[in-house]
Parts: sequence; C-alpha cells; structure tokens
Amino acid sequence: MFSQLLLLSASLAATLPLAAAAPAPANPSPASPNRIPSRTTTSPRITHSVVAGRPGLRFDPENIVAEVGDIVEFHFLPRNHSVVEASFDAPCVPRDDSAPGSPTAFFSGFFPVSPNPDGSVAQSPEVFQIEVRDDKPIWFYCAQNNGRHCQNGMVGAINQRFDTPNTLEAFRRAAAAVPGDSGVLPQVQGGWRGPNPNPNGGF
Ligand SMILES: [Cu+2]
Repeated sequence: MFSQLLLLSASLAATLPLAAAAPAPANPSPASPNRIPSRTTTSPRITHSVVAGRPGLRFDPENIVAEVGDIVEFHFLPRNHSVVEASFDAPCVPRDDSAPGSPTAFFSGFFPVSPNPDGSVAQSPEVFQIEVRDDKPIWFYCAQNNGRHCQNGMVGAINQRFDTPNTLEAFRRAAAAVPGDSGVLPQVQGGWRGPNPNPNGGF
C-alpha cells in the first residue's frame, strides 16, 4: 500500500510543484493495515526545515520533533550533501526496507552547490521532503564519502526517545566507529525532491 502511494507520489513530483506533489493526508480504506492514525486528518501539517551543511558537517537542527503527518524539508548548502535514512543499529547504511509492509527508506540523492563568490550563504535550488509516517524514531545521515560526513557526525534524528539508550548522541558515537565508506541508494526514493520554496530565505 505505502510503496504504491510513494511510487505514485514520486511520479507526480516529477511534473508538479512541490506543494502539489506532497500527498494529501492518507485516507485509505479502513481495512488498510498501514493506514496513518486518524489524527493526521485533523491536525494541520507542519513543515520542519532542516539545513544540511551549516555549520560544516552538520544537519541543523539535527534533532527534530515532529507529529505524524508532518513534513521534514531538507535544504542543502555547499558543497555536496545528501540525506539517507538509516536504522539506529546500523548508522551510515541505508535502512533495510525489504520486509513486507516496511515503508521505503528515503534517499535524497546528492545536491552539489557552489559557494557564492560574495561570501553569502548559497543553497541548492532544490529541496528534499519526507513525510513522518508514524511516531517511531527516524535516523538519518549524509552519504558524502569525500570527508566521511556520516562518520564525522553528519547525522540526525526525528523523534528520538530520551527514555531509551537510543539517543542521537549514541547514534553519532556508533557512526564514528563505522569503517570504510557509508552507503548510498541507487536512486532518489522515499520522499519528494523539488523546487526550493525559499532559496534566499534566511539561510
Ligand atoms: Cu554531508
């Protein structure tokens, strides 16, 4: 069910403005085992902006608290960052989404951005959006291996739970110990890549 929705959304995203490409709150049949909790149909959707690469090898903010149905929108600064979903137990590796019913792990692709000659902060003319589908923690990293961004701390979390050992700082420590390169996926998936709504907006 979800994979079909995401595929449909991804194809729409290729042709429509980003706002139109984001799916309406899901309203699947009551029989759907993956239906989004009903509160998402009554709460306004909030977009949380995250900046990749400010300052240096960081997501800002790197600790996001979001409601189910909210959108997290990634903006990309120089020089070439990305965002990939991981699982807590395997930082710097794309989350295994092969289990039946598992939502597609997200990958934004890379966003090469040149610094502005005048020293002002440049950012990509495109953003990457994901929808928060449930209240489970979501873990992510930058897959840029030139500089080993993931291992050097370019990681983040959505809805980490401080009453468990699975904190962002624990994820970052585990990422620092990952040998070799971090993993990427072969294509953009699990979200929507489209025009940046505020390319000059305060970044
Ligand atoms: Cu990066």
